[in-house]
Amino acid sequence: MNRRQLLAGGAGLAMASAAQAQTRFRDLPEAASYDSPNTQVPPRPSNGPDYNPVVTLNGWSLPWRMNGNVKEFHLVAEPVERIMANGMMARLWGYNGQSTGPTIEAVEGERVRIYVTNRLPEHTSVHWHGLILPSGMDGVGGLSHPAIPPGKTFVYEFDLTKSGTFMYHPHADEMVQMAMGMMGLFIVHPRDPAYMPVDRDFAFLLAAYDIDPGTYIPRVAEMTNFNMWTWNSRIFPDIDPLVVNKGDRVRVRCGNLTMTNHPIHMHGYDFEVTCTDGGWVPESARWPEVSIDIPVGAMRAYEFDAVHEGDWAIHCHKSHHTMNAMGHDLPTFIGADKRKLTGMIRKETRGYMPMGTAGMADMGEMSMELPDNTIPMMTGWGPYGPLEMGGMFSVVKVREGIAPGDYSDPGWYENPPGTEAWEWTGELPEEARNDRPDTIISPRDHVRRG
Ligand SMILES: [Cu+2]
Repeated sequence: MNRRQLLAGGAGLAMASAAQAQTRFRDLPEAASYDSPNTQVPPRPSNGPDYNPVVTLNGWSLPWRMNGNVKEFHLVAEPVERIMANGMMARLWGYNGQSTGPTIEAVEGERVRIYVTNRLPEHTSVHWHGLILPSGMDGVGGLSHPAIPPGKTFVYEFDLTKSGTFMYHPHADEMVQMAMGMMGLFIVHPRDPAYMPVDRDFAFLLAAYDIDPGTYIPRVAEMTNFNMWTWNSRIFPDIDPLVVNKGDRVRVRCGNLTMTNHPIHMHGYDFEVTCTDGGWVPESARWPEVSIDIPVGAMRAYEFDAVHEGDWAIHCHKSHHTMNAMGHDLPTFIGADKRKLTGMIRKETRGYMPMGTAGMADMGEMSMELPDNTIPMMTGWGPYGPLEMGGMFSVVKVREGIAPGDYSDPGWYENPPGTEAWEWTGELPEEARNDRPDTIISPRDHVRRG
């Protein structure tokens, strides 16, 4: 052993005994489990440094215990059943009873010790996306450390050197394990609670699955053709609304672990990205947006002052991502007259219904016979009719007089008199056409003459 190795070894020993001195428990922290898909609003922390907890849409935050100065968590990788929406259950892999997994919340400067127990039929690992930590804690199976075999528990331990918006996911058989729903949020709150304060802090992960109508398990070999576009493994109409008190400062944190980008669009407001998975964005580098693209493998957090009351749609702007499962090989029949063909087919198949000759809006209303465990492709009813939306869609509900900590659904917004689009029943003016003499600014022969 040379002097350098001796010193390194000595330092390691000193650190180990210091860590032991801090450790009060010899047993693992309890592995909490929560199998309801309802949003669980975390309590304000009763010990350790204070912070304003995030609200994970249709999710929850993982409990912890303080062991000396170390915040200890226990993640369990395991098969789970997830109700994606009423009437549709998926058999996924996740953590602690859920896919997506529970949100881990801690505070900048804290040391965390995360026990990971593997109850999957194959090995796994956990990568802490965006966190600055020792190479051996980075969770790339085979590179950072050996993958965690089935039935075994590994321990990750590191200091949280900065606050921000991060996530975790396996880095072992990633294609299968992420296609099965293994992912979660990791939020590190600022040490100073007065830094970037908000009243409401929402978080969700974008996850996509390929689950054939009538089946329960995602096809894990799919590369591009997914059909379930989810937030935290939930689809509209059963993604919870983002309930906000008028005047609140609001943050929405969104991470993308699907195979494609998602332009998240929110109505009624402009807003600014204040944080990425790389850290906080300096004020001088922010600009106003109404849609923000979330690249694959990235996170964005944006903020706004909730000054406009109402029910505001929030959704992915790729229109196929606000649809639920369907066959994607549907031909387009818009403008086709299928009456004759329908008559012929009805002789063989009673009740046959042609689809989509005037668009597909009628599919939001009709009750068609669907295979078991399948919900309509576009659904969800508002106060005035079907929304014709599914997948990555929810509603930001801004109301006066919502108490702090109250996230219960206030129902639909009632538009004040005179502020809602109405039907015109009077005479219509003559339609303007661009080939009429009085709508042509430059006559063509004039242009030709130059
Ligand atoms: Cu999308």
